Amino acid sequence: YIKNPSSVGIIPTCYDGGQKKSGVDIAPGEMLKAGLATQIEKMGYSVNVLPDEDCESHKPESEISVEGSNVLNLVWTSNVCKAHAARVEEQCRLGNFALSLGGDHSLALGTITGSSRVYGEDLCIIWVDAHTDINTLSTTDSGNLHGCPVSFLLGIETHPELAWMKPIIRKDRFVYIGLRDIEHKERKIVKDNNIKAFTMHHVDKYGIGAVVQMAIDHINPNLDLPIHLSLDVDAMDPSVAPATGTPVRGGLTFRECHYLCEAIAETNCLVAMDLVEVNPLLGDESAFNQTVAVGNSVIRCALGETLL
Ligand code: HAR
Ligand code: MN
Ligand code: MN
Ligand code: MN
Repeated sequence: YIKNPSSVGIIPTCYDGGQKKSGVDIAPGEMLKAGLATQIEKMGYSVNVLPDEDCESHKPESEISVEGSNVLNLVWTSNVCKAHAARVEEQCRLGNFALSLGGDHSLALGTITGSSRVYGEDLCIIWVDAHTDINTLSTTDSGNLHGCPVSFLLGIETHPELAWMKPIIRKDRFVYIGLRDIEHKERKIVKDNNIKAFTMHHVDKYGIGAVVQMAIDHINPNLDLPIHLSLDVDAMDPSVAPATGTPVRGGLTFRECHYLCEAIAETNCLVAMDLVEVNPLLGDESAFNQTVAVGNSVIRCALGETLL
């Protein structure tokens, strides 16, 4: 794969159907309005901003219900993510850095499927989040698909509607950082599947430097495999990124999250990134500006802005 891509494809998909709060769908527009593309260009990349996906056009006439599950918008989410996956795949094939802007985290069904079609089983995933997002269709209480993408990506859950994904992500090339809100049934799934997870407890205990090092050593010890970073802004503390749908106290500080992105940039292995769950409508104007700005800032860090 191409190390250190010189071009970035920004792929906005304004999808909010993986959860119930509206507003997460205007985040890509707001992040771009705040200057994300020019900021990345100033770093020396060529930047191609793809058009927003028309999520309404993917809405089915009727949804299906799944027996034993209260899951919502399964067909709609599937349609949107399938389209998004094709766009991520295309950017990766072109050798561009694939930057997905969400939208809620259900979009990762598409983002990681897209990059894995190009990088295959080599692909390593760093999932930075307050939540594990590993509910299955039967364990989800909320019915929100943004709480479920990891179970589909790791092949723990399947559904005919999502058969297009054909997931090939290796469980030993997947790692969590930043967790602090894990449902009881999710904890069991994480343990049963032996998935490496660094919670906020580990960040407190070892420090972010050691945690990121251990995480990278786990998935990519020789630094010869491509990495996809899926970053949910709620990984950060609500004092740092307040405008998000499911804030949880005790998250990554401003510097911890930036450090994490810098350390991943330093590997020269990062090929794709998702920035999701910014909801500009939650909170006042300053919360909104702060969250959009910090989202753009961690993206630039992951692209190497603050490295010498
Ligand atoms: N675990 C809860 C659920 O399944 C909350 C999930 C919240 N997810 C996100 N993405 N905000 O991390 O609904
Ligand atoms: Mn909407
Ligand atoms: Mn998430
Ligand atoms: Mn989350």
